[in-house]
Amino acid sequence: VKLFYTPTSPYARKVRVVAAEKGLGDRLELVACDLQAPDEEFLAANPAGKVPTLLGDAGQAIYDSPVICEWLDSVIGGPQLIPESGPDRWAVRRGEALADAIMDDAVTLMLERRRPEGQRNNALEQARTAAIGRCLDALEREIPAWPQLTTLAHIGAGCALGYLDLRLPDLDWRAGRLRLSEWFGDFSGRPSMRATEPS
Ligand SMILES: N[C@@H](CCC(=O)N[C@@H](CS)C(=O)NCC(=O)O)C(=O)O
Repeated sequence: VKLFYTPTSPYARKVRVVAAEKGLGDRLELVACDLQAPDEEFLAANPAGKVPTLLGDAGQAIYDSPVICEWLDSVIGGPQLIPESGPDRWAVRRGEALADAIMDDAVTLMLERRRPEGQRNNALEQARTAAIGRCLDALEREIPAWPQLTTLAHIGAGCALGYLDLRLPDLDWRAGRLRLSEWFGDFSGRPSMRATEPS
C-alpha cells in the first residue's frame, strides 16, 4: 500500500496515524510529494492533486482522507476505529467531520495569512478564526461523550489540534479549554502520534 503525503498535511497525518493504529507498519510505503511540482504517478492516481492519496496493492487509487481512513479500517485487521453501527458510529463520524472542519479552516487561514499585505481578506480571516473557535468549543464539550476507545474521531481531533500548534500557535486554542488540552496532552503521547509529528 502506497501513500502519497506531505509531512505537514494534517489530513495525511490522520491517515498515517490510522495506519499505525491498525498495525499496518512497513506495509505502508510513504511517498513524499512536492505539491508545487506533482509527479505523474500521483496526478494519475488523484486528478485533484491533493494529499493524502493512497494506492492499494492492486493499484486502486483511494482518496480523500475520510475515504482512505474508512478503507483502511475495513480492509486492514487490527482495532476497529469506526464503529460498525449504532449511535457510536454517528458520534465518531461527526467527530471526524468536526476535526476535518478545523483542518479545512486552519489551512484556509494559513494560506490567507501568507498572501502579501494588502491582498489579504480580513473578513475571511475573521470568519475562519471564529469557525475554528466554535469547532474547538464543540470538541471541548463533546470529547467526554465519545466512545472511550481510540476512534477515528480521536485521531482526527489529535491531528487537527497538532496542526493548530504547528501553523497557528497564536490562536492559543488551549485557553479556556482545559479538558481538551488535557486530553490532547495524553493523546499526543501515543506512539502513532509521536511517530507522525510534523517536522
Ligand atoms: N478533503 C481533503 C483535503 C486534502 C487537502 O486539501 N490537502 C492539501 C494539503 S494539506 C493539498 O493537497 N493541497 C494541494 C492542493 O490543493 O493543490 C482530504 O481530507 O483529504
